[in-house]
Amino acid sequence: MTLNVGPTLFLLSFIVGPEESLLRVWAFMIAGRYTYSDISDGEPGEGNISANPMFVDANGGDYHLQPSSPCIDAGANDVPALPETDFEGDSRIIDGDNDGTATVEMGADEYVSLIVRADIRIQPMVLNLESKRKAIICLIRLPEECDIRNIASDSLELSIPSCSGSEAINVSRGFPLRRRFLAFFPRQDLIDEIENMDLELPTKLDLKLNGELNDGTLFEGLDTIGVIERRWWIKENNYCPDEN
Ligand SMILES: [Ca+2]
Ligand SMILES: [Ca+2]
Ligand SMILES: [Ca+2]
Repeated sequence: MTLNVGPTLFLLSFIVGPEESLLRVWAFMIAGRYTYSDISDGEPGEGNISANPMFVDANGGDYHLQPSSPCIDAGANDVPALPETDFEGDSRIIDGDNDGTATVEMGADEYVSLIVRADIRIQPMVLNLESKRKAIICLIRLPEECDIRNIASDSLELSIPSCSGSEAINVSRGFPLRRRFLAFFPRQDLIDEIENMDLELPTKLDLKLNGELNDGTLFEGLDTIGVIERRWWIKENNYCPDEN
């Protein structure tokens, strides 16, 4: 049985075998009920889930949560006497899934997410708004400890960080190629976002890539491209033609 119980009840995560019945009785005696907890064989109760909590190494006694744990940001913030820190001193409450809302974890560990820095190159380096080409290509490199074959290609998004109102552009396809990952984005979607910004051309524009590995690890990268219209290319020697 796995029990990863809400932080107000007791700040421990358990993996138990034959003691299961005893533990269950003990838990009910202390808490009266479980809520916002991850319990392997299911228990009724508000916010409860029944899923592998994805500890880092339960057999080895490491009950830290992996990035893909369903316990991350799945607890209840309004429980009374919520401690200010988790079992190792990480502050509660942290936005563990980076969705903009900080929610406490189920169990002893508050997960601190690490965002891996990706090295990205966007092609074309200079985007001609009047070009009829179909794709923007993003070449992604990750640090050696990350295997690019584990990139969840559907997770890839391109955005314009300087424009808060712009919408992220979803990848159309992507695949690993040797030590890099190639991601293709619909060019027209990016042009639509740029045109909504009403920029004075030619200009430089920062683009941000966000993505996720299959284990839930997040990564992001930044690159800068030029933006022109064809008429500007004729006048401006500083800009090279859009090669795509
Ligand atoms: Ca969150
Ligand atoms: Ca959290
Ligand atoms: Ca922690």
